[in-house]
Amino acid sequence: MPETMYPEYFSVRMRAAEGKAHELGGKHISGGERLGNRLQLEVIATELLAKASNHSRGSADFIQLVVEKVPGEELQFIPPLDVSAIEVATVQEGHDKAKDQLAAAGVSERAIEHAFLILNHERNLRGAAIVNCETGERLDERGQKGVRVSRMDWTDCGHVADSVRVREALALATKVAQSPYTVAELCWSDDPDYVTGYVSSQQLGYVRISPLKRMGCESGGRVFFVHNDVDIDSYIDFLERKPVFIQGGESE
Ligand code: WAQ
Ligand code: MG
Repeated sequence: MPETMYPEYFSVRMRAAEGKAHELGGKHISGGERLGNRLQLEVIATELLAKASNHSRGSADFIQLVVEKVPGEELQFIPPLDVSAIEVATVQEGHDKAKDQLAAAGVSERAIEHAFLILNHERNLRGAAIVNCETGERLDERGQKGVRVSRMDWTDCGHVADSVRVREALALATKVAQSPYTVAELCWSDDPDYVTGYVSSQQLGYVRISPLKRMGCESGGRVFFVHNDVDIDSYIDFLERKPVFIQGGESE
C-alpha cells in the first residue's frame, strides 16, 4: 500500500538530566513523549524543551530530543479512562486507599508491597517497573532505566483545560490500560512539589488519590502490574512503540 494513504505522524521524545547524561550517571530531571503531525513538530519540541527547563527536580544540563516517524497504519484512537478522585487527610491514608484499589483490581498483597518499595526508593527509575500481579516479581530487565511508554498523545492538543500534567498522565494510563496484559497501574510523581498520584485500570478507570506522598519528597515512579501469562517482549514493544491517540472524553 502506498505510504501516502496515511497521514504522517511523528513520535517526539525528550529526556533531561542534571550533571551529565543519564547513561553516564546524571540525575534524571524530566522526560516526555508526544505524538503529532509534521506541522505540530515545532510546537511539540518547544513544549518539551520548556518541560525540561525550570523543573522542580533540578536544572537540566543534558537534554535529548528524538523525532521519529511512526507507521501511520498502526495508529489507534481510543477514549480516555474515566476519571475519579479520592481526597485523604494523610499520606498513610492515601497509601491505604491505593492498596485497596489495587487489591480490587486483582493485585496480590506481595505485588503491592513490592511496588510500594520500588516507588518509595530514594533512587528512582526514570521509567516504569513491570511487576507480576501474583508473585510480585519484577519482570523487565531494564534496571534504573525502566520502561518508558511513548507514542501517545491527545488528538485535540489545542485546548488544555485540565493541567498538562494530568492530561499527560491520563494519556499514559489510558494507553497502558489498553493492553490485555495490564492488570493495574500505580503512579506518583518524582517531582518534589507534586503529591497527587493515581491507580488505574480498564475497570477502575483513572483514580486520582491525594496525597500519595509528602511534599518535598523526590521518590516516585510507575509500576505496571501484569498478568502471570504476559509475553513480556511484546508487552514492552506495545508500550514503547504502538502509536495511540486519546480522543474525546469528559476530562476537560
Ligand atoms: N513511561 C514510563 N514511566 C514513566 C513515564 C513514561 N512515559 N513518564 C514518567 N514515568 C515514571 C518515571 O519513573 C517518573 O519518575 C515517574 O513516572 C513520575 O513521572 O491526576 O507527574 O512525570 O493529578 O513526574 C500523576 C497524577 C502525576 C496526575 C504523575 O509523573 C494527576 C507525574 P512524572
Ligand atoms: Mg517527574
